[in-house]
Amino acid sequence: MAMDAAALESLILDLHAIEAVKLGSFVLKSGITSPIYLDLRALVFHPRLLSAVSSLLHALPATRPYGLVCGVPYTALPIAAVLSVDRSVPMLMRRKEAKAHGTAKSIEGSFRPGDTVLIIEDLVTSGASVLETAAPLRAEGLLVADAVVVVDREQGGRENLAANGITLHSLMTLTEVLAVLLKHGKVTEEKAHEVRQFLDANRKVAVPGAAPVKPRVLRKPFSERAKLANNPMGKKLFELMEAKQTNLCVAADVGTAKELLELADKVGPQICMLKTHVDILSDFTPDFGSKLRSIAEKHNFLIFEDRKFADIGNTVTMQYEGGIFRILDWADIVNAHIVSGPGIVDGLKLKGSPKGRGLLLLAEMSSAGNLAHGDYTAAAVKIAEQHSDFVMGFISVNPASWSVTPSSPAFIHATPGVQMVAGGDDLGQQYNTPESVINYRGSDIIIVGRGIIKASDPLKTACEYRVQGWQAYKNSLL
Ligand code: 5BU
Repeated sequence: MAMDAAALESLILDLHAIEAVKLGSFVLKSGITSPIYLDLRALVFHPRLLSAVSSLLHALPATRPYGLVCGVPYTALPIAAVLSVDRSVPMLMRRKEAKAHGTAKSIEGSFRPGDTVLIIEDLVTSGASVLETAAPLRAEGLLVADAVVVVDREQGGRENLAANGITLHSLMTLTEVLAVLLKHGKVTEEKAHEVRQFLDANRKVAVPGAAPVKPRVLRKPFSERAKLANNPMGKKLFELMEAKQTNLCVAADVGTAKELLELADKVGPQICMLKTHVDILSDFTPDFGSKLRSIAEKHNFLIFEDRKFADIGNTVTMQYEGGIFRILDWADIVNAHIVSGPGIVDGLKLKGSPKGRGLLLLAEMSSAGNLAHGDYTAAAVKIAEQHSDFVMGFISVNPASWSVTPSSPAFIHATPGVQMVAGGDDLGQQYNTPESVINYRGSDIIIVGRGIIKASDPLKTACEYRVQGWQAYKNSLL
């Protein structure tokens, strides 16, 4: 629950009254000089305010349920401790200094790998301190999806944390602090102007010497998940990935069947799956399917037609089986939106199950502004669980952030929008790197299209993606 304006105003005035907000000239941890400084250490002298702050932080909604909290040393430690006691949520402690004697643990507390921890911080500038605490937690196999903070200085911390798979939730921004102080005559217009100018000039503070955060999402090996799969195609894909040591899917977005078959033959040894859009091929002929299948058999990969069915059950049965493309005859795997409800799965299953085919549900999409998130994603999980005899997994973008996690690790996550460098195209596609997708976002399979097709040497580039994707998977094993 977000704070209302009056509560926010009174909290800011309370913080000012205890001199937690200082004006002057200060060098921040990130190295920049700031005309405003917030020092929440004074909170420990004001137990009622400390308690209020911790309650407000607890009320901020997290994207993932957590069973543990961890404060960033030192200022946030008492805040985390008060929250822990008040709300009966166990707390972990991160050691700031390496312990020279006894057990050399950097995290104190009782936990199991896979548990989710909420990070608590007083102030975020670049996000570096939160990342310094997230890294050892993640190295222990703990999941970190959210950080709550009293003040967001709006200097890039939110973005830097998001890039590392952490959603930042703040009680207030520096702009809000300033507005309230100005309204109550606690700061001169001149000083407020100086602070605003400073903020505008320092919107993006890089994480200094950012060390890569260690793998965060841990998983069971594909070989074990194969045994848990409730449908034949999911089992087959896991076994194939393990045997062939690849979790790379190439999106063969070329304009002709001729080019597609050539590409399939070339990258076939590197991939677990070839993704097609059969309706973009200008020279499609009815023998396309059998030709592609023989290449798939030769190189041992599966064929995934990215058809994105979206209609009512009865219509999709016909679209799947009939028409010119006869997708059912040659595609091992297809995918479907769930916008029309679970009947779409029943319809596809009617045709696909007898042939041992599999279905991926679109739980998320990679394009900017898409509507597949939150409750929609949760609905996809529910439908998948109810049809696990046919649904083998999801098209996912950041499954580590989902509020509802599939109950079985047998569901596969395949992620499009992957390139070596994060970024996007002019039409809304958003890219993440193989490492980020596998290690921080919790996906299993990277789907790479233009990143390979448009490379000067597509085969060599496919090899590079394969190595990166597989290495990231290996680094993530429980
Ligand atoms: P790219 O060239 O790597 O951007 O191609 C991505 C492929 O994945 C392309 O075939 C898309 O149709 C497909 N895709 C996607 O990009 N995003 C999605 O959310 C889904 C599919 Br679903």
